[in-house]
Amino acid sequence: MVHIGFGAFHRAHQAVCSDRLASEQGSDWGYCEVNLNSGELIQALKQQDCCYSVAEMSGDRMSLRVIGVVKEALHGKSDGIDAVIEALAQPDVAIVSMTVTEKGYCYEPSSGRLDLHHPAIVHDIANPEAPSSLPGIILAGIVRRRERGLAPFSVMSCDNMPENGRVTRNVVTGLAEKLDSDLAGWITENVTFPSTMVDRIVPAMTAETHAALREKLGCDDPVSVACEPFLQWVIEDNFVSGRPEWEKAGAELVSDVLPFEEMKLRMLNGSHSFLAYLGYLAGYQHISDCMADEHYRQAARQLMMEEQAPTLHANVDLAAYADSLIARYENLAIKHRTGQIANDGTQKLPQRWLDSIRWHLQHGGSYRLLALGVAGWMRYVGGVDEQGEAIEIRDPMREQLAQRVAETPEGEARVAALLSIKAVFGEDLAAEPAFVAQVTHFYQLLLVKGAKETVKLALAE
Ligand code: NAI
Ligand code: CS2
Repeated sequence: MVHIGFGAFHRAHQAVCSDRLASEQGSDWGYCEVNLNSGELIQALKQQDCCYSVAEMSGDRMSLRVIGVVKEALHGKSDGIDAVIEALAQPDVAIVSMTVTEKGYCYEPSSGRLDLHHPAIVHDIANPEAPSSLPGIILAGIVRRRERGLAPFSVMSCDNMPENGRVTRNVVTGLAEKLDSDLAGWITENVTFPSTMVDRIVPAMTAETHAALREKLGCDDPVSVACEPFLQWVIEDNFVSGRPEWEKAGAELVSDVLPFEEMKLRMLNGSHSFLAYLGYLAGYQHISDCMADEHYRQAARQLMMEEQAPTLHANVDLAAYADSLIARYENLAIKHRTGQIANDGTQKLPQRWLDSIRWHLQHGGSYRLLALGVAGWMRYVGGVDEQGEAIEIRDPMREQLAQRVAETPEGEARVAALLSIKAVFGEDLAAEPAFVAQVTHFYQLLLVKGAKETVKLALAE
């Protein structure tokens, strides 16, 4: 397997399952890890024979595992993109997986289609043999295999998007169509793009967690990662050239992942983003700090059960699921920063909140807390917190957001300007007066009363 995006999540999720399979079941599947942008981790990984540690943390317990399933590592910049494409074209490669964050797909979040104006895509259309984007690199790998008469691979996204397989297919074939329509047809017939639902809370590493691990390990491991004990992986069983028996390592192989994806994205990620924006504004640094505020806890559960659960089709006890999520958020050993989850909101809002809001608009349901979430995001991207301190906005649409914020006065006009971003809100939502009125109402409340008081008031409304 080649995995693109050797970040915290992959190290603590897919690599752990594949490692269990190798060490406990004798599987010979292994990884070539690729990072396209930052090279430090890849360099450190190579210096330690491609091994690293994963620490599962809960309360004051820590359980360590050394991962040995990584066999090679490449950095797109220092090893060169051609070395990455060559890795994809190795005869024994059967799966290309990735965790590159939502923005790595160069797609339009509201439609799930390739963004043909994305600078990396414009570059790759002009330079298909020296691509820079994820879709361009995968496509170049497919082309090289096809030219050499090698079997195709399966392309498996492990990022938090609904129908992540469909999105990946869209961006790869969307780019292929621009270059050669025969190629696009060949991909449709020969390459599979299984969807997955992935779940494990893996915060970005901090100096504090590194220090805790160093003490336990007795040495420094710059590649190590800390996570919660919980792990879930639901995979669409649609692989064109074989796959590891991940079901023997706890994964669920199913024919349709969408109900699981929607459940996780709306209940978990939807409540996460709510807590991230409203928590950050209230001065709560971590998700566990939000859980210590009774109103935030109640709001998170209410958002899950009253506003997300009715939109779902999963055959799962959703009340028990909501309780288990709250318990996971309370894990004090996991320092998951609200500021981290708040990143890349333009890429996250559609699947976490907006699809549910559309469902309520159609079915006459209540979406009060979801509207408060949208208002909280708007307040956050305004770039100044409740103490008057600047917020560092990290988002691929940061410039567009800053421009709209700079051009509009606080209040109704600001809400309207942000709602008119079609890549996020589509064509429809800004034209729904009831929705616009609710978001504006909560936005004004946030300005006047602040986040803590607004969350409390929203519960009572
Ligand atoms: P991270 O910041 O540790 O790693 C991000 C990875 O994405 C890095 O390897 C980076 O090189 C790559 N990347 C970023 N932008 C890219 C681009 N434009 N093109 C190509 N590669 C790019 O983040 P982490 O924690 O590994 O999360 C990555 C993704 O995994 C998330 O966005 C989410 O979709 C998914 N995920 C994360 C979970 C978590 O708790 N951390 C849990 C479930 C899913
Ligand atoms: C979080 C997710 O960063 C975020 O946006 O909501 O990474 C979350 O921790 C995972 O999806 C949990 O599986």
